[in-house]
Amino acid sequence: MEMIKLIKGDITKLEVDAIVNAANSSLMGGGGVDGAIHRAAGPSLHEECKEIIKKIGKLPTGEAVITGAGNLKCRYVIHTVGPIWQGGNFDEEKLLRNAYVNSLKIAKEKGIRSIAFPNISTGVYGFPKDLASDIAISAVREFLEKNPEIQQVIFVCFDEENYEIYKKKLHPNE
Ligand code: AR6
Repeated sequence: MEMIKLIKGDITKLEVDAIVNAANSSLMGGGGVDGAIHRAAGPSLHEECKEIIKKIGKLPTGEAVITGAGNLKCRYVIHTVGPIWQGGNFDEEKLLRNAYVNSLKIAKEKGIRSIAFPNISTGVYGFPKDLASDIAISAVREFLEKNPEIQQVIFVCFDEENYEIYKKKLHPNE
């Protein structure tokens, strides 16, 4: 089985061990994929996030935390915060890489074998999609080489533009 998979669609529908949420530092929900995940999971997700925020104050950009998944079909939601694109001179690339790597680290700690990522930061946060995909793909490939416990990583592209970008890079011969 191929370790990196690409699909176009809605991440809330997936039956994987964990899906990743492109959240913000408050973990209180929002629009985009964050809103979709909270709506589909139901109120328990919000409650769990509230408990975490009580303890840590806020989730810094590039960090990740894990919760249960409420009514979703997956077992866990890993919440991470991607950087807001501010032109490229504010460590955005490093912070986006951290969001992917720290999500994978938590997954590994929890014994998660399959994990799905949305295209973090490429919506409201305005990160250039082509650059974001390079960072996402290289961070995931590097992690998988060193950590074979994670058996499958799925990139879930919701918009056509991201899907075409990932398709060219992951399946160049198709
Ligand atoms: N499944 C998979 N991907 C999705 C879905 C979905 N159901 N819905 C949207 N996307 P965004 P960001 C894609 O804006 O840029 C929130 O309000 C979308 O096409 O969700 O990291 C948070 O609370 C895009 O490619 O997240 C934060 O405040 C990708 O998800 C802020 O937005 C990310 O777009 C985070 O901004």
